Amino acid sequence: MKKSFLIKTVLFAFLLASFIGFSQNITAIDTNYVKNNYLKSEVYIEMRDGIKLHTTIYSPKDTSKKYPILLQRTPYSSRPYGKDKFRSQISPNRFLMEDGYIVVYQDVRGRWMSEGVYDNMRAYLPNKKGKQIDEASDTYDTIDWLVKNVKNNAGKVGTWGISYPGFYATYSLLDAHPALKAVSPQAPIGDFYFDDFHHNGAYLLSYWNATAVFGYEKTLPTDKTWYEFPELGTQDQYQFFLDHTPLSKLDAFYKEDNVFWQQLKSHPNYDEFWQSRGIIQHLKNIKPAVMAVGGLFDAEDLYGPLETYKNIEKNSDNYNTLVFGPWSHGDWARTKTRQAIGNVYFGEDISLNYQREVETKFFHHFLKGNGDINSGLPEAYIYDTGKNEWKSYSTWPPQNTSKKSFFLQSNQRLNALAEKNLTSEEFISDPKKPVPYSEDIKMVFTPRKYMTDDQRFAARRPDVLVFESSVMEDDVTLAGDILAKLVVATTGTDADWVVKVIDVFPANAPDFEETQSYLKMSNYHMMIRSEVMRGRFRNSYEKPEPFEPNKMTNVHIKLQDVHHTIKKGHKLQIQVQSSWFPLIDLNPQNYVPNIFKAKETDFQKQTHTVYNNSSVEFTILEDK
Ligand code: PG9
Repeated sequence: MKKSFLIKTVLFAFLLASFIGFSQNITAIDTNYVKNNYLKSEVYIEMRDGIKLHTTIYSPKDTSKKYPILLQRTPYSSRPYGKDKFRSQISPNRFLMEDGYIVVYQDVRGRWMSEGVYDNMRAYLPNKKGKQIDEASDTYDTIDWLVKNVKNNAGKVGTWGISYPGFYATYSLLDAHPALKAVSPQAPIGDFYFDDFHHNGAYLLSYWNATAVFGYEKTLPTDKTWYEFPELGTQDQYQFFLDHTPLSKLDAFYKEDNVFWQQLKSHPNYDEFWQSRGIIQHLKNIKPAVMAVGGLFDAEDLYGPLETYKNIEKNSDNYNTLVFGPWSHGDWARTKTRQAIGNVYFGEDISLNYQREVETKFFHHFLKGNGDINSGLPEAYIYDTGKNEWKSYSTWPPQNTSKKSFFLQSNQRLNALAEKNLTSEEFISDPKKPVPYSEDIKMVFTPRKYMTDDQRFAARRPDVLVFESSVMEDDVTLAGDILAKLVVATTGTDADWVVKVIDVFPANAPDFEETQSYLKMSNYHMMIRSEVMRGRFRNSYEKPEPFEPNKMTNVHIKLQDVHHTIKKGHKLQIQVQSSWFPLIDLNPQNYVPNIFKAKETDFQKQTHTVYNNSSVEFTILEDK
C-alpha cells in the first residue's frame, strides 16, 4: 500500500525521539507480573468439524475497561497447563503485556493438548465447504468464539508469532475474521522448500534433529513432549554426519513412525506435497494491517518474511510494512541489551527499542488507536548492518537502486569489467572431505552464528574459489537481493554450488566483547549473505536435470535481500564452493533420482570449473 510517506516519517521520527529517554529506565521483568495482574482460564474451543482446540486465555484483572485480544496459535505448546500455572511473560513483549490486552495462546490442531491430527504446514483450501478445515478456518472459528465469549473484550483482534507460530499468524490473514485488525508474522515460514528444511533443493542436514519435533503423530492430548531427540553419542557434527552418509544410515535413529522424516525422504523435488503447503501463493486481497518482521542474519526463515511482505505488497492494498533488523532467528523478541551475532556486535538495546517503539506502536495503533492506515510506521524500516544504523524507506527494495555486476575473474579478482579472454578456475570436490560450513565443533539444533562467521578458514582450502575486489574508495550500500550468475562445468553429472558474499574488514578493525578468543576482527571476513543451489534444480525445482559432463552450464542463484554498506577501506569478496557440510547434505556429484536413497558408491570425487564470465549482480543504493 503506497501511503503518505511524509506523515508516517514525521510520526515515526517522533516515536523514535520518545525512545531516547527510554533505554535508561528499563527495569527487570517481574516474573510474577502475569500472576498478579492477569486471570487465567483454559478452554476447549470446538472447530466446525467438531475437533476441540486447547486454548489458554489471560485476561487483565482490571475489569473496568475493555481490551483487544492478542492471539498466538502455536505448534510449540501453550504451556504451562493448569489454571494456577502462569507464564512469566505474555504478549509479543513486556510493554504490550503492561499496556493491557487479553492474551490468548492456542495449541494448533494435532499438537499437545489439542485434539485432531497434525499436518506440517497444512495446505490452505481456498473454497472450503461444510466441515472442510484448514488453519484459516481453525483461526476464524477460534476468533469468532473469543469475541463472542470472552468477557471485557473490545471486539478487535491481533495475531502474532515467530517462525512456525509466524506461519500461523500469516495463515490468519486468509479468509480473515472481520474482527482481525492487525497481524505480525515474524520470521514466518513461507515454504518448507525454501525455509528451514531446504534451500533451493539442497536438504538442510543441520535441521535433521528438528524432524523429531514434527515427526511423530500423537494420538491423545498430552502435556508431555512426545518427541525424544536421539542420543547421537558425539558433539562432532561434521564427523557424525560424514559417518552417516548416505542419508539412509540415519534411519537407524528415526523409524517409520517419524512421519515427517519419511515425507522428507519421499519428496526430494518441489512436488505437489511441498507446493500445496507453501503459503506465499495465497497472499492476495489481504485486509488486516500487516507488519512483517525478520532478521537479516536469520538462518532459519529469511525467505518467509521477505516473500510474505513482497507478495502482500504486490497483491493487496492494506497497510503493509516490513521491519528487518541485525538479528538472528527471533532475536528481536529477546531482552539482551548488546545485540551481536557470533563475533559481530551491532549495537545496544536494538531489540528493546524495536519492541517499545515499533512492535508496541503497531498493535496499539490498530487495536487501541484510530487505526488510520496513513499513519504509523514507515513502509520499510531496515537496519544497515555495515553502518550499524536504521534506515526508513518508502518501498522495499528502495526505489533509488540500480543493479551492478561484478565478474569472477582469473587471479582471484572481483571486477566490474568482464575479461576479454575466456578463462576459468577449477577445483576438486571430494565428498570424503567436504568444505565445513563452520569451524565450530559442536552439535547445534539449528545453526545461527555461521551467518556472520569469519570465512578465512574456507578461503584457505583448495576446493573454495575466492574472488576479491580492490579496497573500496567510497561506501557502497547493498540494498536488495543478489543474483549469482555462474557459468560452470563438472566432470560429474550433478553438483551443488554455494556462493558466499563477504565484507572484508580493514586491518585496524576493533575487536568486540563477543569476538572469539582464537581470532581478531582485524581483516575479519564477515559473511553477509550466502546461498546454495542444488545444480540438478538449476532449471526447475520440480523437474531435476543431470549435468552433461564437462559442458559449460549456467547456474543462477538468488541470494536473499541484504542491507549492508561495504564501507570505504573494506573489500567485497565472493567465495564459490560445492559443499557446505553438514549445513547441507552431500551431493553424490553423480546424478541419482533421489539423493535420500543414494548408495555409498554413488558418491564420487569430481572436478568442477567456474568460468570468468560468471558474475554476481548486486542491488546498489544510489546516492541521493
Ligand atoms: N522455523 C523454525 C523451525 C521449524 C521447523 C524445525 C525447526 C525450526 C521455528 O519454528 O523455529
